[in-house]
Amino acid sequence: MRIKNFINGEFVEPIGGKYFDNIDPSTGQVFYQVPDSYSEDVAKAVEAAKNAFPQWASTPAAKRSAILMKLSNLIEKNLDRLALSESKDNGKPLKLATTVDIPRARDNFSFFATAILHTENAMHDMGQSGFNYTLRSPLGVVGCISPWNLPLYLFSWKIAPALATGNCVVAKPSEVTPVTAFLLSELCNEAGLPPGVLNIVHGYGHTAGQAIVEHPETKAISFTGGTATGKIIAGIAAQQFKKTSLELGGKNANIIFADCDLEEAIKTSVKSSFANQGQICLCGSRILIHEDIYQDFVEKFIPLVKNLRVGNPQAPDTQIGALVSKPHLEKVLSYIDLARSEGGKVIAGGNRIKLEGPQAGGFYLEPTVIEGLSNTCRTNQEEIFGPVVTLQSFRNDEEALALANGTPYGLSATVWTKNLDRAHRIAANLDVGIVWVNCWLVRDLRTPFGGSKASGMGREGGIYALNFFTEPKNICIKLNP
Ligand code: TXE
Repeated sequence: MRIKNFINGEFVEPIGGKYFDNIDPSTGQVFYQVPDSYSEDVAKAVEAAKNAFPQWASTPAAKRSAILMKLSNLIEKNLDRLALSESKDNGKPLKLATTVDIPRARDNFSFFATAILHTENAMHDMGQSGFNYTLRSPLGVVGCISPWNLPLYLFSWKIAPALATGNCVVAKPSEVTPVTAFLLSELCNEAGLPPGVLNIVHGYGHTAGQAIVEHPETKAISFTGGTATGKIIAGIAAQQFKKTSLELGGKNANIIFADCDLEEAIKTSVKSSFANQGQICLCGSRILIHEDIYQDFVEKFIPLVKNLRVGNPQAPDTQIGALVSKPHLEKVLSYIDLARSEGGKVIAGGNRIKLEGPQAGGFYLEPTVIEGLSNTCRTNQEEIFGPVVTLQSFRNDEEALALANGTPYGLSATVWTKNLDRAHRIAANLDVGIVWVNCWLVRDLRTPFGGSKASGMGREGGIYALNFFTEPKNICIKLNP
């Protein structure tokens, strides 16, 4: 099976005619072939988007909204098929794809389809002498580039607000997990999205992805992925004064104070450490525990971790599926070796798992817990992006904050305490974009989403995304006395 590029409403081969294999990580077998696209494919997609732009931009918001709502409903109708493809492409448990990934992709479209029906533009009153009003217009052709960990979820998180606000899009899903984006392109035609409004080019990042960033006609780039890639994109975009929204890596602290509801903190920490095989930028990969409850936490946390069922992602009782690819599995294993060489003690997991039968070639890893490392070692400073967490103890609030803030990243943090003053004080002093208090990954799509420091630039979600994908223009009216 081959997937195709989606340009001007049609399914087309890459111009160079080349494809590469896409592997099912649960078996290690070839699943699909992916177009190996280059700048000439991107140029075709940009041309189609540019031609479609005037009409789409002038389509009334209510009509754009209706088309995107139809797309959202089609995702719901095809939920099982999309979830199975997502699970096979990414290795994530089918249950997770069915209950989280695909419903969220559906909601991304309905959220932004309805958001554009309720916007207001600013007016700045100057009293007797006049007033200003602000118009917001779509930018034109924009680029959306997404990663492999939450494929359709993050792909739609970008293209939904871009399309809703009247832009035409050239998008590239990760080359590692392109299948649901391809299936989405079929649904776009069924929903009546006009040709050229959304174009999807498949291929590698340094070729197809970079061509989207470099093309002079893409006016903005919305990107989620690794920090190193974000740096390359920011550098290219800056030369052309292109708007960028960069959602990059994380090394998030999960801070457990002695006055918390420990049972709840432990239960949620299992999820925040290992959900999606730990491959979520928001996972709490460093668990910081007050010294008074450290032993208690470890004694209760470790058995739950050891009980997690790692297995065939399509089996209904699987909690941890396969890592996304062999190179990624090798990268995560190399970090476990590094942790050992840095003096860390692996107290759960640490090994690759070889399953039987069709899954024998899959990329499975035991959920891994490591203690005894300093905060400054590489294991605690670099994003591992796998089912690996470290445990550290702290003595007081100041030390907890210093440890939490002591990495180059600033995406999110979780705080567990029943003390309201402490919760507010710690939250205000964490140098991150998102703080969860006594919960994790509770999402309201209206809130600003993104990070500080090496975790990126700009915010997605709600009005932040609508503003990113539009250009404000102030019009000043002088009143004569
Ligand atoms: O990300 P990349 P990868 C982190 C995580 C992971 C690492 C690498 O640590 O191990 O990043 O993952 C496209 N110009 N995160 O390799 O390479 C690429 O094709 C334009 C964090 O997947 O950044 C893909 O579509 N585009 C994260 C997308 O960028 C380029 C989620 C992401 O790929 C490009 C995933 C280029 N030069 C990984 N190079 C999070 N924070 O959610 C690559 N791409």
